[in-house]
Amino acid sequence: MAEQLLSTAVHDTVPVCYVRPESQRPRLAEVVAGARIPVVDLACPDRAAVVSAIGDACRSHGFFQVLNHGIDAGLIGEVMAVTREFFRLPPEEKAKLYSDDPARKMRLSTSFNVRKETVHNWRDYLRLHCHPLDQFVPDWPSNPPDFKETMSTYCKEVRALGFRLYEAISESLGLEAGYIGETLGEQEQHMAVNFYPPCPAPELTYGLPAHMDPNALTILLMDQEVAGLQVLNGGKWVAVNPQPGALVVNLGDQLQALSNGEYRSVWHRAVVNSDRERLSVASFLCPCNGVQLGPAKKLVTEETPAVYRNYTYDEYYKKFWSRNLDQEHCLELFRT
Ligand SMILES: O=C(O)CCC(=O)C(=O)O
Repeated sequence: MAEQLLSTAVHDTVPVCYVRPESQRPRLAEVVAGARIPVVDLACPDRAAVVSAIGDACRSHGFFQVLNHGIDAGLIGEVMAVTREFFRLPPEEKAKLYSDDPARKMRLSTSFNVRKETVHNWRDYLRLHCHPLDQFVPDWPSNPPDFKETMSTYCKEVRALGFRLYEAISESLGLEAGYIGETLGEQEQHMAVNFYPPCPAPELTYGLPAHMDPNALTILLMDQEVAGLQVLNGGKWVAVNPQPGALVVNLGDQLQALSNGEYRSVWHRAVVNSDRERLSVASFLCPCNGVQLGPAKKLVTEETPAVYRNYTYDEYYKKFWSRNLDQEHCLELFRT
């Protein structure tokens, strides 16, 4: 029901259905605040240095930020503006787009999977399928009027960036530059446009609880003014502070599997705050459903036997959505 959307009301208290049990709360005072996750300047002329920095970041953090990524700052500003405007639309406009069916390829929804979960998350989100664009864009919101055009342009740019990153990640694993792009096939692309309203009791709940991404690569455009993303590193939650002009990149489960466990898909979460709304736009590159996934053959040797079995993305994705977001890592179910 569209009444469940958080962005249509102002909240003075946190309803009990959002309150986590004591042992699962974010413990915000324990979060490491000043750490920096690796930053890679993609305009650096020393290609080998870029590849090596990306490899190090994939191994140590599973996360990195990219600067000089080629997506125009003006476009990024427009994406944030149109997104903010979208979530400010009147409730009756938003109700037309609401669905809690995870199979819907375009939906405005809330939390993660309201049909299944017992505790909800302090997030509304617009889920968009983005490839091939001309197949999906007609169903996207037509209000605000420039939403479709701005978001389509961003989708194309982010896809191109993703493929450039695939090349660098392939090379960093000692594979041909085209390996990841070719192995994962004509990939799907999805987007989660996340809106986290101010929350009267951020200690009790999450925007998104700890999870790992089931896809191959995620490129996150973060609110430049309001922090909220946290990454698990060395057993501690580390706040990712928005770096001017940067996009945040993280590996999903499929690249952990392809790297035969050398690179990491990492637990991350979004927390909320009491003063300010926060936006983020996550772009997910996803393998084709029928493609065979698992460790790259070249990375399976006598010393490094296959850590994961082969499977299709269809099998993986169904398993992922049949579970709660913060359950045990889904990839564990595919170990050899
Ligand atoms: O909003 C964020 O910072 C994180 C978003 C995220 O992890 C997701 O959409 O899967």
